[in-house]
Amino acid sequence: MSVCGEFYTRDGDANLDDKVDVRDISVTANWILGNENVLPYSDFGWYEADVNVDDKIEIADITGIANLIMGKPVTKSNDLRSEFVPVVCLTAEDGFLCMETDIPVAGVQLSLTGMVKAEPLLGKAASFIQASHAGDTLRMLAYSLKGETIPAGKTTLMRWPEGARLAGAAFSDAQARSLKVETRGDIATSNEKIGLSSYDRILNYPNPFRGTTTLVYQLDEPVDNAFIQVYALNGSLVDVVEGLGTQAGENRFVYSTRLTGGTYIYRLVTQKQGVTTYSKSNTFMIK
Ligand SMILES: [Ca+2]
Ligand SMILES: [Ca+2]
Repeated sequence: MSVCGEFYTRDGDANLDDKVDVRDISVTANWILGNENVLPYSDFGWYEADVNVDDKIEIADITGIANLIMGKPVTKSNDLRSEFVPVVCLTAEDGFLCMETDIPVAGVQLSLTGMVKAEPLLGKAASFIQASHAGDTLRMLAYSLKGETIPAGKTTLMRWPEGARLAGAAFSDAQARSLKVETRGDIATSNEKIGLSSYDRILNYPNPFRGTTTLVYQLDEPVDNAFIQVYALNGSLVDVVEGLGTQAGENRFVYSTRLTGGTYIYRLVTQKQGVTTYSKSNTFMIK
């Protein structure tokens, strides 16, 4: 490919088809949610999707793409430097996750771990929602394509199940500004950063198997800890396999299991300096 001449770029054209329309929103939402089966990564224009130019793809960019479709201005990160940044305060009260803000909110993005099943958003946020649930991680987006917002003040966002931890939260206002997030009180937060690498893969052979199989995975660099989570198809965690190799390069681990016959989902979890990364999940079948 030649790199001379002009670089093509168009704000908001996340699927690189020379148009900015609602498809760019769904592609960007799927990218954030990690819906890899829906979105071909090769067709995702990262720089086109980062419409507020803050080097992150978050809910604010979806709000921004919606604004571009509606012909409204988008606030870019360069415009924000000396500006007051509104705060969204999150609290967990009586088993519910609540948010409190001084300004209307146009986009909500939440990552929660420790989730046995998907929990729906409540109230105004429930009317514009997209979610993905993988293993014990729930990722949710709420945004409006009609310029509607969640009013300022206090809002109940969702039920907060016991054991749930907040692994990430991002909010945007109607101008596609990323809002500052604070948590207050006894909200259970997690230091885990949810990795969305498209390269980390794990596989096993033989598959299907009975009793014993070999897990194979590549690590780009040494990690502090590596283990495997195994989930039943209903999303419940049924096994955690510890003691896996942590060296860079190819690692193999012979996995013996007494799980009953059936299909299971598994993924590799690595931890390095407090950052947790999940591989793409894979499936195996026990005969
Ligand atoms: Ca497009
Ligand atoms: Ca961005």
